[in-house]
Amino acid sequence: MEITPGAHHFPGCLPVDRQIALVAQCRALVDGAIPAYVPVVRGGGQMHVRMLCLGRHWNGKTYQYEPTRTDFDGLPVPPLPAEFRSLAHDIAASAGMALEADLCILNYYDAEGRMGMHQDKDESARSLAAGVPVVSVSLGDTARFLFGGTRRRDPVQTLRLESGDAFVFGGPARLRYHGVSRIVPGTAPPALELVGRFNLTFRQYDVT
Ligand SMILES: O=C(O)CCC(=O)C(=O)O
Repeated sequence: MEITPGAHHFPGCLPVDRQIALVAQCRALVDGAIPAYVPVVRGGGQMHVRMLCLGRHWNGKTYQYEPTRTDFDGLPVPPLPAEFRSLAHDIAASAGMALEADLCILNYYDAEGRMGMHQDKDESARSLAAGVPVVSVSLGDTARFLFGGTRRRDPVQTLRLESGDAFVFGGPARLRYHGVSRIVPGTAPPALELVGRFNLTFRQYDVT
């Protein structure tokens, strides 16, 4: 379903079996040898998610990507699993867009989790100019997702992103503001045995 030119919502994109497998992978990653953490951003505030970057690390102090987590523990960023990359490619293709993801930001939201309105604009100037999409996959509890315009003051649409949904924004929608105003506790499919929500956003830092 096209929300606005370049932005597509695919409700129920992933069957429950696939969601179960992805949740298991996400759990292993966030509690793995290089674990997720709560980023402290430029102004000194803590984010309201646990974050783990894969492929390239997003530094919350500099808003730049880097190979090691210099704003946290200095550990190398874990690689982006090949199946994540191909999942993102296939979802982008369903929206008629090309994505060779080289990074993923994996966020875990508990019942109090949220994310303020922002633009995803820390990828390379070439990638942004080409409108290479961001592909978002939601697992677990439903999120109230806000999708605005390219200016902070533009009107905002509210969507519910449920478990198994994908959301793609590229082309003319690539720099639209977006955020998560709340999580709806207890809405995850029981088969996931998940309290809270994982969200994966796949991005392509550079284009060749
Ligand atoms: O959790 C979501 O649905 C959105 C995440 C997001 O905005 C981001 O990672 O930039």
